[in-house]
Amino acid sequence: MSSATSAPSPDDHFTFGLWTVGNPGRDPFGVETRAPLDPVDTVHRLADLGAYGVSLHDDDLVPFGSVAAERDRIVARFEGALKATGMKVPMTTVNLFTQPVFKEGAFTANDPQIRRFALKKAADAIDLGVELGASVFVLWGGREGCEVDAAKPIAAALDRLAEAVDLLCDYAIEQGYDLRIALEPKPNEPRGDILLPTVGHALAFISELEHPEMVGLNPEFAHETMSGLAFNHGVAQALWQGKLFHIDLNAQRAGKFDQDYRFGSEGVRDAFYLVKLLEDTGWDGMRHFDSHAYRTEDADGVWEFAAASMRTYLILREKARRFHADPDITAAMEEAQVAGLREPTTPEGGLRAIRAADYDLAALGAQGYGMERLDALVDELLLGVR
Ligand code: GCO
Ligand code: MN
Ligand code: MN
Repeated sequence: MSSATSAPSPDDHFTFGLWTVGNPGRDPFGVETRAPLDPVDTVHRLADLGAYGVSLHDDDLVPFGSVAAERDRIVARFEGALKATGMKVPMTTVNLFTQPVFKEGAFTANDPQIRRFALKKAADAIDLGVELGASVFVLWGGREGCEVDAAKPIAAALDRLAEAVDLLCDYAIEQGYDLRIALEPKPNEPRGDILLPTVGHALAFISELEHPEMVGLNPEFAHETMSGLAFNHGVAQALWQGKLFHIDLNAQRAGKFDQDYRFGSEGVRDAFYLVKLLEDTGWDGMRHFDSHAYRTEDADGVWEFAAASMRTYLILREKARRFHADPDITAAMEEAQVAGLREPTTPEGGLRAIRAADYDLAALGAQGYGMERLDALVDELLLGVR
């Protein structure tokens, strides 16, 4: 494993979407500022930087509308780059948002023909992912939502979304694929409102599915933050429920458009608590970056962005190690009674004993927890003076 000061290595399990480093700098007000990247070159560049692998949408690799022979040629060439570098493809996904056909939705479009085409595209994308060795298939419903509530009965849309996920699970089972589906919540953008807007909504939705054991989450830092929620809390709950299948790391300021900034560039404290959570719980999945370089950047800036994403993670991982080794922090956590939370509430005698006991409310209400000190120590750690 790499230390904070050494270069990342494949053991660190860093992955990038082809669409992330490949982001051409287009925004709603301006055209591309960078040339497209060849996925084969991307694999080589990321391997040189110490990444473990790449992820992709079907259309990132095989342009939409390619005929079968062209698809096979592109995939074979890409597999050659994977073989040459040892890079892996742990996750793939399907683009159900770019083409005009999906403007009113994909799995939840009002027109059944569009829903059927979306399923056909998703099943093809599952085949592609499995061919490349992926064991996680992400579903991000970018167009599954609405602006005009009169035109989208939400319960019916959720029925159709559940039907689509059930069909894809059945397909993976029939094919004997070793594949799990990870839903990615997002509150809005590109739709005014998107279905499954938060981690909590998505967790609740999974319990209504036919194969809930096959379906989990791909939460994203930016998406929970857009809703003003604590990302690390959402991830902690997903882990607690055995539902963290994958994760999208980036940065975001609450109250702004979907920024997809470089991990750690905003909200460094949240980023620290997230890294600490993943490391403390022994998360053995990917550290996947779903972000892009600023529009100001040329190709060099893009590779700088990729290297810095991994470096920031490694620095925060080192901070998490120091957090545990710091005697002042340990003492402050004792004062804050952190260990008490791990103790079961129920004493011998159960609720009857709880009700029979006396509680010194004056003393309990008067005790201090020393959390200002603990919090300031974490600030010192993050600011580099501990
Ligand atoms: C976004 C999303 C996407 C998805 C990707 C995978 O806000 O644009 O995060 O980047 O993660 O499409 O499905
Ligand atoms: Mn995003
Ligand atoms: Mn994402």
